[in-house]
Amino acid sequence: MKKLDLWKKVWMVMLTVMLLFGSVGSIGKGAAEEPFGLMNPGFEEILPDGGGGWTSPSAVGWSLWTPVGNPSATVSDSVYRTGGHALQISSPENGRAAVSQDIAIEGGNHYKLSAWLKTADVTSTQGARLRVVYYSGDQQINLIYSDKLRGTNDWTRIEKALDPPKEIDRIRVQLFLEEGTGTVWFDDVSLVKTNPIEAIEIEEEQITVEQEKSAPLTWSFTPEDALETGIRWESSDPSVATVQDGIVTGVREGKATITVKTKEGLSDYCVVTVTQNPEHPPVAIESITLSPETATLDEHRYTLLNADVQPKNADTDSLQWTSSNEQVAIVEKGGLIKALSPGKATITVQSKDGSVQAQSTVTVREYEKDEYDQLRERWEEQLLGTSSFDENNPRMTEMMKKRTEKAERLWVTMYKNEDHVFMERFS
Ligand SMILES: [Ca+2]
Repeated sequence: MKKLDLWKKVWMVMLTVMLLFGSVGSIGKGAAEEPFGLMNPGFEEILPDGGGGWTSPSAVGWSLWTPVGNPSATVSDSVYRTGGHALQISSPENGRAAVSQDIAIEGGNHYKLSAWLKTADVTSTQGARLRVVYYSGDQQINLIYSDKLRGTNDWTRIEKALDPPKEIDRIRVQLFLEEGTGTVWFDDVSLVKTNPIEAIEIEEEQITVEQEKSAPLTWSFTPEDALETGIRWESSDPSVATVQDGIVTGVREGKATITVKTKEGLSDYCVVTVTQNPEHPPVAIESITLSPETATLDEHRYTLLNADVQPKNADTDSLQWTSSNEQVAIVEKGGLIKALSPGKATITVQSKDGSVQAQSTVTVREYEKDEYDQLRERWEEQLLGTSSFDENNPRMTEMMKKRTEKAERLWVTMYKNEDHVFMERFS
């Protein structure tokens, strides 16, 4: 029955985590790119005679709108980012102008609009920016604005993700100098259809790496052709293992969780076990301070003790936690206390050889269960099958094993907040 108890405990921790944080899943969207039909996106096709309000020359495929003042629009051959031309909109006096192009699209898909902008002395409140008008037939449905540039800027890329609803069949891409004065150049406008990233996955669920050695992780996206929009790697405990661009390096003996996250908030993780390099014995613990020194909690509740170990790079994973009275309170690795029944227990944490130790006194108070507690207990019974669990049922034990592994992986991603009053998901 010992094995089962361990599973139950771990599953309880997972349950606690879930109750604390609601849901741990995440849904996000990313991008795999496929070019989409914008005409003359680099302003290299020009009409020498202009017309349509343009100062000659004008840009093929684009039309000018000047709702305020007398701004001018032309294609410049002296300022450009690529090729030999860029769109230039200029307003020496107060004015507002947009250069636009309409494109048929399929609503319900994802698109990304981007452009390069360069500005000179733009004083407009709304600055120079991109705007997209959503149309359903002839009906204007919505206006989408990008970030803006004001003042003077060298070539800067501005990007806006578009998620037009199903009924949208056309968009108007608008390059704006909003009301004010100044000059803006636009070049290399791009509209791409994007495939949402559904998942990022690290192939290795667990790896083992020796202290001071490195090992690479392998990761992939779903769908396979989804374009990487930027991922971030983090270690739950850089004093155990560090990670850079998917390469894990062991620092000291212990366990850490390596997490990868996409810009869209999708993530996956891998548990790394760092084994000791035989040439470098672990740093011995010189002192342990356990806080708080005394703790009072209601029965059936959890609290977390914090062991401050000196020196900082000492081997904290070998710390041993014991309770003087397991009827009253039990303690798990890491200092997690569960109050079982009213009374007092001394919690001791000590180094592996027992030469250094610290203690806290935990007082457990009787607690009358309210409806919420009863509800939680009913869920616990339902989820764990506490009284109906049959260790000899292979399907049941397999399920518990899987949940336990999942809970263990989740558990190492939790860490104490700075006040050590509650735990946070590593993020
Ligand atoms: Ca160009």
